[in-house]
Amino acid sequence: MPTKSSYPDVEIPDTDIWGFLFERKDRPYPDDKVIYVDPYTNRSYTYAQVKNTAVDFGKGLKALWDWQKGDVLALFTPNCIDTPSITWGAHWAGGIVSPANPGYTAEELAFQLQDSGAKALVTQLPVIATARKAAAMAGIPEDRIILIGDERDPSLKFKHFTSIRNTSGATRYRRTKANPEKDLAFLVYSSGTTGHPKGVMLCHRNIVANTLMVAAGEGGNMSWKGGLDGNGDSILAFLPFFHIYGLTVVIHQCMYSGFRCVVMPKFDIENWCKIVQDHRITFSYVVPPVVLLLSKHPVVKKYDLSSLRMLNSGAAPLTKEIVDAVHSKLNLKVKQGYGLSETSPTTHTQPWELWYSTIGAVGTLLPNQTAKYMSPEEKEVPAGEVGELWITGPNIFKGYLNNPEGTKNALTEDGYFKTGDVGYQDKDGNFYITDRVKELIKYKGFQVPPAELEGLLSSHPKINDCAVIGIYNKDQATEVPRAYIVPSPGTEGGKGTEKEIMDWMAAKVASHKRLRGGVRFVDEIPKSVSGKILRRVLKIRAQEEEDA
Ligand code: 4UW
Repeated sequence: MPTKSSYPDVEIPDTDIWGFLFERKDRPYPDDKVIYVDPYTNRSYTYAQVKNTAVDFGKGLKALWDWQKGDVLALFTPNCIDTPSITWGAHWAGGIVSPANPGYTAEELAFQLQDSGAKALVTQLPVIATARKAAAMAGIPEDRIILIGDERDPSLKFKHFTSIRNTSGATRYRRTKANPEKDLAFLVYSSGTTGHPKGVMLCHRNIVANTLMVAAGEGGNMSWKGGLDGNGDSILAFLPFFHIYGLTVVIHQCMYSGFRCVVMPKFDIENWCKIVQDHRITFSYVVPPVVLLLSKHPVVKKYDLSSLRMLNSGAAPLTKEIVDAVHSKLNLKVKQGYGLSETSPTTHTQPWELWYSTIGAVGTLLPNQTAKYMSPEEKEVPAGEVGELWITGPNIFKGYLNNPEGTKNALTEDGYFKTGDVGYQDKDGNFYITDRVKELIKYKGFQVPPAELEGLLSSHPKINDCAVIGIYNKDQATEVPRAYIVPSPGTEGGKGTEKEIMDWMAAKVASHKRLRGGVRFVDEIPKSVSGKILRRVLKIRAQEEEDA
C-alpha cells in the first residue's frame, strides 16, 4: 500500500505565485518587515520594497520588450538581494524565470538560453563577459542584457534594472495573471535520471504548494517576530538561488513567512560564522560538506554561533558521524531534508523534535503527498523493504521541456514521479535514502551529469572510450567525478595524459563538474549487452582500489 503523508493536507489556494505572496489576506507581518539583507553593504528590502520593485520591473519589461505570457527571463548571477524582486517582476508580467549557474562556461549557459528560449538575460558585472558571449551564441541582443547588484556598468552599455523600472510610459501596464496549474513559473535545469541537463517545468501551483508544505513541515517552530533581537527567525542564505533548494525553500519561504533572509553571494566558512554571530542568525539551510567543515575548521571557534537553533542539511547524503561531530563540538543541531528539482523541491523533512532520534533519516513525507517503493520490475515492495522511491503530489513537475520521452520515463500515467533514489521507510514513517539507480553524481550538492562529461571526453583525440562515476570523498563529505578511460591506440595512459585530460576538461566545464576524482586508464569499459555502461561494476572496482 502506498504511504499517505501523516500530516493533514494543506489547502492550496487557487492563485499564481504573485497572488499567493502579494495579494493574500492573511499575511501575518507588516509591510515594513525587512526580508532580504546584504550583510556586506547592509542594503536591504522590506516586503513593500520587494513588491514595488517587482511591479516596476514587470512594467518595464512590458514597456521595453512587449513582455508576453510565457516569455522567459534567464538569470545568470551570484546570489543577490535583487533576485527576488526581479523574479517576481517577471512573474507579474506573465513571464517564466530560468535561473542558471553563474559558474557556467559560455557554452553551458548558451545551451540553457537556447533550450529555454530566453528573451532577455539578467546578470552582474563580474560575470558579464560570459553572459555576453553566451547571449551572442544564443541570439539574444546585447540590449537585452540587464544588470542587477551594486555595480553599474561604467560604459553605460548595459542597463541596470533600476533604470528599467523607470521606462517611460510603463505605468499604464497591468499585471498578467497566470493560470496556477497550466502556466509555468520556473524552468530549472536538472539531469533527471539520465543524460544532459533538461528544463524542469514547474508551474505556479507547484511552488505555491511546496512553500506551504515546507511551512507545515517546520511545524510552527519558526516565526517572523520575537526571537533573540526582535527580528524573528533570521536565515543565512548562501545556497545558490539558481538551484531549486535556494529558490523555493529560501527565497519563497522567507517572503511567505516573513523571515529575515541574510544573503551571501558565495560561501566561505569564516564569513558564514561572522554573519551568524553579527546578525544573530537562527537557521541556515546547508549541504553536508558545510556541516563537515563546521565540525573541523579551526576558524569556527572564533565566533559565537549560539543564536543558531537548527541547521537543515540536504541535496546529498549526510552521515551520523558528521551530525555527531558538529553537535558534540559546537552544540549545533542538524536535521535533514530531501527533495529534487522535479518535486519543487521538498518532499521530506525531519520534524525538529526528531532531529536526533531519527538521525540518518531524510524525514517524514510532507503533506499532500503519497509515496511508494518499487522493485526494478516496477512492482511495489512491502513496507520496510528497499526499493526505488516514487512520489505523487501537487509539487510534482509538469515534465521536461521539449522532451516527451524523458517525461514519459519519469512520470507515470497516474501521476507518480520516479525519483531514481533508492531507500526504505521504517514503521514510524521515517524515510531513508541509501542509494541511487540514476546516473547522477552530486558534488557538494551540485548536479554533475556523467553523460555530459562522457560526451565531452569522447571528443578528445586521445580517448577511445570512457565512463564517469561518482567516488565518495570522506574528507570533503561529497562525491567527486572520476573518469575511466580507454586510451586511443598509440596513447600512453599515465600521469602526463591524466593531467592533460583533467586540464582540458577544466577549461570546458563549470568548476563543480571538474574531474576531482582523477582519471583511471583501463583496457575496456564494462558494458551490458545493450551497450549501457555498467557503472556499478566501476563503483565496485573503485571501492576495491580504495580498500587495497
Ligand atoms: N540525502 C541524500 C538527502 C538528499 C539527497 C537530495 O539537485 P536536485 O534536483 O535537488 C536537490 C534538492 C535538495 C533539497 C531540496 C529541499 C530540501 O528541503 C532539502 O533539504 C534540506 C534539500 O538537491 O537533486 C536531487 C537529488 O539529490 C539527492 C538525491 O539523489 C536527489 O535525487 N538528494 N537530498 N537528504 N540524497
